Amino acid sequence: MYTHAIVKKPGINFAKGITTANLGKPKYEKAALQHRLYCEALKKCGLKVIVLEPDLRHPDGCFVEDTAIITEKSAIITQPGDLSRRGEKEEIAEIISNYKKIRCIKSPGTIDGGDILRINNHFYIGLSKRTNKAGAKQLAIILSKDGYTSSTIPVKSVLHLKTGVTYISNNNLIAIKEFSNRFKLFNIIKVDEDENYSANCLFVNNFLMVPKGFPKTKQKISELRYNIIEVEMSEFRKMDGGLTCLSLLF
Ligand code: CIR
Repeated sequence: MYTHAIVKKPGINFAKGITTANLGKPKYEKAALQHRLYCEALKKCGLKVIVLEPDLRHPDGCFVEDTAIITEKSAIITQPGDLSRRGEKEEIAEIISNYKKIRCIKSPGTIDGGDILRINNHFYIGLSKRTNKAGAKQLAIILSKDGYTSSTIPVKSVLHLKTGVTYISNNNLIAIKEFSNRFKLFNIIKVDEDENYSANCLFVNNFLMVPKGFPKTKQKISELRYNIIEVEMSEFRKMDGGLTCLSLLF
């Protein structure tokens, strides 16, 4: 069970972040509202939500997931793959150090937290445009010292591994086509191509947060009897962000 979430509000220059989405410019007011509702959803899941103020030097800073990987044993501060995002990690490290022992990924290694998919005590590390082999190797060593296993998996068609596949407990994975044959031991819920965005869901303490507006995925999931919380994500989607990206849970 998680007890805490760290989130960071989007700033007024949120639209200046990196994106490949081609869905138009996000509206700040709308993003701010969606972020508040996201925090409410986390509270409903029983979490104490630690809300950080925006830092205008880093328009992508609300995507806190990319800056750390938190386990029971420690917090591993990443080395974000895009240079414009490197400075986001200092504040996050400072906050998490109140709760966890800190370790760091070092250059030339790069890792974005969005590439790290944990399933029980195994960590899948996506090798993407943001996460390189050197970063994956450093992370694997740290994890193995803490008693976890890991393996790498190439990421081709999406920004991060978890953009295309997330674990939603009970042996269930929700995945886009690229990843649907990669995980043999699991029950795969395959999203339709026109609903690819909905492969990024967030399972928190017996609740499943899903993005609003993906009826086919919703139908597939509803057969599995989750406590579903739908969250509007339109503005974050425009900046390539999903439900997992907006928080660090521990
Ligand atoms: C970026 O390109 O870095 C941000 N605009 C989106 C990051 C999304 N984070 C995630 O998937 N973990």
